[in-house]
Amino acid sequence: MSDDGSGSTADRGWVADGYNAGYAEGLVERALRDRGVIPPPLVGWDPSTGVAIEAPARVVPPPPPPPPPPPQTPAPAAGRGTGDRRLAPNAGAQGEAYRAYGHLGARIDPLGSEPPRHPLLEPAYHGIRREELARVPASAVWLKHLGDNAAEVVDRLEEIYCGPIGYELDQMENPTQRDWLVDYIESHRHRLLMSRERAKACLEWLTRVEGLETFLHRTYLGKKRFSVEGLDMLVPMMRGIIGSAGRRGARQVFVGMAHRGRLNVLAHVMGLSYESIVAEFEEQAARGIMTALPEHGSGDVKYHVGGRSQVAEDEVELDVRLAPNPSHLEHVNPVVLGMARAARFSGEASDSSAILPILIHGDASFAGQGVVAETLNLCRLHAYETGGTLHIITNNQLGFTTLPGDSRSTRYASDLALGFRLPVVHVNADDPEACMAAVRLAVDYRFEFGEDLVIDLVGYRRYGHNEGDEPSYTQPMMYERIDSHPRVRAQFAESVVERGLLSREETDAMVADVDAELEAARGAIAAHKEADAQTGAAPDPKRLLDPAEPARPTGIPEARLRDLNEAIHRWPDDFKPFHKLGRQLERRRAALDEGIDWGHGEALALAGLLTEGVPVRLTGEDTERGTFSHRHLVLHDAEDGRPYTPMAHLEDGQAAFRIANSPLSEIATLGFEYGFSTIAANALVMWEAQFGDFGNVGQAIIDQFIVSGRTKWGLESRLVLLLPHGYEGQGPEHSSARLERFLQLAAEGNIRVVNCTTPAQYFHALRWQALRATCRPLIVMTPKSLLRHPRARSTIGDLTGGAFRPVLPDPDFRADPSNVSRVIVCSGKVYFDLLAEAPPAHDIPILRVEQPYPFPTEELAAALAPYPRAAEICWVQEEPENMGAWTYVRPHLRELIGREPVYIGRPERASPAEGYFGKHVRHQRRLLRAALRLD
Ligand SMILES: Cc1ncc(C[n+]2csc(CCOP(=O)(O)OP(=O)(O)O)c2C)c(N)n1
Repeated sequence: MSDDGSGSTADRGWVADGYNAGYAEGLVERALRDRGVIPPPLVGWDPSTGVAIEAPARVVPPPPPPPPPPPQTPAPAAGRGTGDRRLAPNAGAQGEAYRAYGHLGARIDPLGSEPPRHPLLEPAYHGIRREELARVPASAVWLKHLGDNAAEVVDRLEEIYCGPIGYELDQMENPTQRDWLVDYIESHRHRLLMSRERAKACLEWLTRVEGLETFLHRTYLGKKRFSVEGLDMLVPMMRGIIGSAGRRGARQVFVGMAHRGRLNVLAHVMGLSYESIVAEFEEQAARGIMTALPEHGSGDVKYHVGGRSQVAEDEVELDVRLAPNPSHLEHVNPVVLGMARAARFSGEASDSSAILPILIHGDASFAGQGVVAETLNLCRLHAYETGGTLHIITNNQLGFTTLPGDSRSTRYASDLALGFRLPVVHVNADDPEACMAAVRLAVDYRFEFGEDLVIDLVGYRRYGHNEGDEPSYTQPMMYERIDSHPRVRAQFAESVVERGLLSREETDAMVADVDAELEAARGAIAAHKEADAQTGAAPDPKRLLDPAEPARPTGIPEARLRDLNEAIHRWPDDFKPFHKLGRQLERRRAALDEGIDWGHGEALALAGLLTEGVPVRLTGEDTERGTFSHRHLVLHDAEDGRPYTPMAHLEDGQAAFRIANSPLSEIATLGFEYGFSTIAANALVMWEAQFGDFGNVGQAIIDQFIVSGRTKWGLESRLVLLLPHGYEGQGPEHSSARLERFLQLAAEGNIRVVNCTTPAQYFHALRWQALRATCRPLIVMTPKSLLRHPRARSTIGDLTGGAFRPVLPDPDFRADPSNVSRVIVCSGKVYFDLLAEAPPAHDIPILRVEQPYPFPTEELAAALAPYPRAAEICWVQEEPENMGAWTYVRPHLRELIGREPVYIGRPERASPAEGYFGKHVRHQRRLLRAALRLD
């Protein structure tokens, strides 16, 4: 423990983790209570040691450092008129302080922690006393004044800014937006008291929210459900958002949220029946939450699944989709935004005001998970914006067992949003009227400006992190407070009865009705259970594997290909591409008959698809030009910089083409494209990593969504990942797209993995991916040195006919096949390295596996068939033995040839490639020569 009382996290650790933790905590707590240092029951820190012994139910850390000394103001002169005028600036400054710092005085914590306030909120700071304020005209503080003098206006501002809602607006740069919000807030029009109808509806939802949780709690004691209790208002707020958005013209809503409160949202926003929820708890999946799972899909736990339904609210019906969610907190965020954006792209909705994304975050996750920042960074980018996302942080002031003080370095959980200049509204979750006011403001702002807004819904968590968890191990005092804290429904029911809006009989009847519904659902499921047990219904064990779908011809007729070649190299007469590029493109145009390179093949594939009606979206870091300067799909006028994209102007009636340089992000941009691809099912959506190595920064999206989204949730995607891969001596981080990882993740036909060696193969792979009936993600190991390799070129004939070929035989092998004693099987660019090293008339055929997954057993068997005497079938790779395709290919090859294949490649390594070019060349040469038996 530190003896300077600073209590660093590390110092505090031993108290929390050691076997004497409970004892030490008890001593400290008792001593502090006895001394009256801390009010029961919430304790924050032991002032003598700085040791954290309990979460203060604080939402904010201690007040800011003392302000500068107050400005000197002259003493008020005698005589009313004179005094009024001279103090007007002081009074005005105090009014402005409320707009900037009022949130620090807001009572947003239902557990009652004292707001820290700010010295600027006090008249003394501005050199004015309250009685003097009373002599200043109201207009000095507020032009649209309410009150007879400045003192009355300040009272009103205190009420507005320091009530149950705290508004953080000072970070906003756009004066129109900020002034609009200030005006809106100070008009108080969103704070109207609820009518009887609205109060009744709100109480009914709160009754349902609490009723479902308490029913599950008593019926399935200790079973995980991640109760929403403490943040019950989430449900009425979401319904409020949907209703208000519908009135403002929205027709589709996309929602992303984690585990907390999800069952309640499924039931009360998505309309999932109580029977379905009960069935889930009874492990009757067939009758439970319905996702369109593929046969034999693994499914997911009940608090991860998504759904789609028509939600009617305030006489408008909206199409609402809740995206399925993995455990990986916040990673669904970019996926949801991609879905929302795709709805616009694919023509489901005409413009962004018809589509609203809502993201629900956890307080610890919002501050802690980097994907949140990456996703926020998309909000104003042209290729990613969604017309404004509404964010709600379900802030229960804890992350599992971890206190805000250990979770973040910022005052509020929402502070990350400040950097993006987003308005933030903190609201007390125990005040339904305030919560609904926050919702009204948020929706009106979003639809007025098309911008994001964050609601920090501050509540608490009634139980442990999950219902089998004991929160008092770690937060005993907080939970002592929570145990005796009245629930929001009870508080609100009391208030509506007091206000004469509803009678007590009416509010009590609501509880009984919900309970009866839930018990009826339980009865119905029990009856089904019995019937199912009698019929013994068993799941059909059909596999998920692709229905056999051989690559169909994907060539483009020659005349058409020639037209497309002209179109992709055409720009307006007044457009002057940079002279060097102009010459390159001219050469490329002519290369149709001389040898098509990689970028050219890609462009022709995309142009063909676009003119056949397939929309294409391609994004990635520096993708417009191409990291390796090989693409150039967006040209820039050399004189005025204006961009021009020939691919978007091929011919009238072509499908939409969108190419964009992405921000420097992998996890959010990959998640976004994945989400996009699940909605724009018929589009070719491609995400490119700068180097394949950086794909691993998007690993959670790959693991949790791309490879498993179909079996867990039935999400279909034909997303393409372009991952530059190949050993060219550029070091450990510019060599490997980690082919081995994709092959390990491949099963049940979930993805396709290709490692093409020619532009034609890439051309056909892309076209097949877009045109095939079976919808699966495609992982492409793309080349770097092959982009301009003179031998890695294709002819026009390769593109006008044929199809993607999973295995390529050796076109240069001329020797007698019956004498062959060794055959090399490899994948990717190492093929060209072998060719370069091999003598002109080599007697070792080199076969290429162009599609490692699904493994092309039949095609490889056919390619090996001409060499019946080959004693050695060698797998040659440039990756180390523990990487690349080897460990995956080995059993397949063994099964195919009936003996152990020979491995030739680098030995096992901890790092994918050498850091020195010379070393790379030596190692590469050694393996090539060993493979070719040249040493
Ligand atoms: C990326 C990731 N890391 C860790 C976890 C484990 N985990 C599950 S819930 C949780 C606490 C989340 O706290 P918060 O975001 O405040 O949400 P709450 O559960 O309190 O609603 C943690 C650490 C996870 N699910 N995902």
